[in-house]
Amino acid sequence: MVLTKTADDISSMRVRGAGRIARTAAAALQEYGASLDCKTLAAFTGEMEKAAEILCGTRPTAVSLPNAVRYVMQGVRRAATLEDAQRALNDRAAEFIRESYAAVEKIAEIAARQIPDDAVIMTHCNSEAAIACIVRAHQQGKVREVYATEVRPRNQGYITIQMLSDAGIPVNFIVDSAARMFMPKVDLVITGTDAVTANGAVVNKIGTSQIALCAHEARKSFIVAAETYKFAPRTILGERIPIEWRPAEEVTGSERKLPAHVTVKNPAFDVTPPAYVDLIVTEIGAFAPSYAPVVIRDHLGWDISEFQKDYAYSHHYGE
Ligand code: RI2
Repeated sequence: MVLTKTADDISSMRVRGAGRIARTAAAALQEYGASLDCKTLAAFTGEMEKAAEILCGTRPTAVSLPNAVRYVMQGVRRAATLEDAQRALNDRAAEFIRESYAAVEKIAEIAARQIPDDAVIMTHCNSEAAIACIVRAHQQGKVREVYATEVRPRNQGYITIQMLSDAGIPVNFIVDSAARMFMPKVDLVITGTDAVTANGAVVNKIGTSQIALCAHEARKSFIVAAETYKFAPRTILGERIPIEWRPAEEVTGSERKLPAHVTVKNPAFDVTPPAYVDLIVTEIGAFAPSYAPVVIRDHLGWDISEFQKDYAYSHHYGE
């Protein structure tokens, strides 16, 4: 079953990264729709709505996931016939995937202009969008070296150093807690994001907000690479982005050596306030965090009446 396998791959993080989970969900909807043998539009729509809900429930923080699902499902929801729905599902899923890759390319092109010659860059976690920016600047001969963090507890930093090394970029691999020590050596920080809220706050891998704080203190630019489908429409209604809390074993390992009464807190993401974000680079341009509501309204095209119908950010983990 493509759908349950994909849902499991995303929740277990075999498929991870905000952009990749969005594309994977779009492809799963497309494949699931093609596998259905429904005789009526209502039956097809009903099955697809159930599939959409399962996928949206896999990981709660990255809004790329519900945004991708909504984009694909709009074709089904607006269709007048079964054939229309099937065609629209197929076309919109393919379009989302294609546009998602194109967005990363455009972001890299725009962000590279922000990167000075002989640049020393810090990044945190593993972001396709952020790495694309660094690689593009490197191709332009502008990157001296990168500081990449380890990213406890899931160690996504190893993926980042592999990708940067494969691109021929010199990398310094540091533990997360060394970020402040090395901040004076860097020119700018670039990260990806899982969600940008209506007030321009950036929700990204745990530790991002500390690095942004250090960058602010050291007067270094903090740049976020974000496809527009990382912007969170429902935050305009005052909804908060749920922060995913993951199992204690990710932190302790399976052989827990802690006293029995000790609890382990393992939030996967944190929130960087807009005051610590210098620039958000999207495929439609680079702008200040205060521009976020314009992206949601004018570019994502969310109409207030739609909010009532679509999926709420309904999962709450931890505290
Ligand atoms: P791209 C990741 O989440 C990281 O937080 C990363 O910064 C973000 O997705 C954006 O990734 P996780 O799935 O879409 O590792 O830029 O928890 O690749």
